[in-house]
Amino acid sequence: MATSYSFTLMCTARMRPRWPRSMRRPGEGEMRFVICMIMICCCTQARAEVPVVQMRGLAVDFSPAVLVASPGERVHLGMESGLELSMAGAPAGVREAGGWLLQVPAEPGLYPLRVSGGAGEMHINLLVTVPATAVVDGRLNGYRMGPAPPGNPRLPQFYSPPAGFIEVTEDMLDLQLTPHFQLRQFLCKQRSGYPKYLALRESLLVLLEGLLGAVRERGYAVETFGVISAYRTPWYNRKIGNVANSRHVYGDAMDLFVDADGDGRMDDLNRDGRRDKADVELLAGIAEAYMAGSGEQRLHGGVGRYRKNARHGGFVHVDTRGFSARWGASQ
Ligand SMILES: [Ca+2]
Ligand SMILES: [Ca+2]
Repeated sequence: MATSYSFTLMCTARMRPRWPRSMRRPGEGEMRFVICMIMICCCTQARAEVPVVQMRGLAVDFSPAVLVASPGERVHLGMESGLELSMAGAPAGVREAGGWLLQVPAEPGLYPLRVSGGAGEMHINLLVTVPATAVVDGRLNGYRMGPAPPGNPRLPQFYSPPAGFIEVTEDMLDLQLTPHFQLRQFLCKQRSGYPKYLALRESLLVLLEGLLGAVRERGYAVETFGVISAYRTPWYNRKIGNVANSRHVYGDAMDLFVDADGDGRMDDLNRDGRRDKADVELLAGIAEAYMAGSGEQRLHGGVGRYRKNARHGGFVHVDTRGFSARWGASQ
């Protein structure tokens, strides 16, 4: 099992998690007390065991984790008997065979969940989306989205358009989605004010945490990946000339690189004194090996190799489309 990490989401003073309507909203003084207590708990439990929770068919063993859900949805979370699922100290659903049936709140927003009991605990950022039906004339609350992705009639099970979008305000940018990835790393790069909107699939986060672990095991001391691009609205995706069915518009893709020296470009991973296609190939090979060895069909997907050019260093595209796809020049 993995170890627990600080739950930095709750420690961001400007951030205001949602509270169930059935509960009285705490005052400012009480809120500060709650945040302090959570910080103390996080510090004292920084090495606690994290239970394994099955989310949408994927085994998740890190904390914090993310669950993206539609308003009012009911979601089965698989876990050992004896574990509790709670929101703001109250049960967040009902027990059922093999785990809990989470009752997702009806209002979009961020809801902190906690799985506890036994030796450890897991924090889950439940992100309740704004339904895609709220997009009117290609805009969502003023944010330019463009048309829905076209899908793929031959493979509809792998190309369902996002059912909803996470509303992102400026004070959410540092939200720690997983131990090594923050919300800001996933936003579309189109220029706009806030709120912005984001499609995100849990499978991408599970892939990224696993892939980062594989990279670190190879001796590269990085806390996260450098990001070229993650989510793209269909409008932005078309603007930069990409194909309409890019996985970036489905919320399960990231173009990434290893940047331990922090210069914003791919590092010299093979330590041959050059930063070129060989370093891209090395990272792509780690991604392919991780996908193949994961044992999770849902973590299989695309791996694309991109050489450096005038705008960026080399990078690797990964996605969790559900079937293997490979492209780009290798050695
Ligand atoms: Ca670098
Ligand atoms: Ca090199």
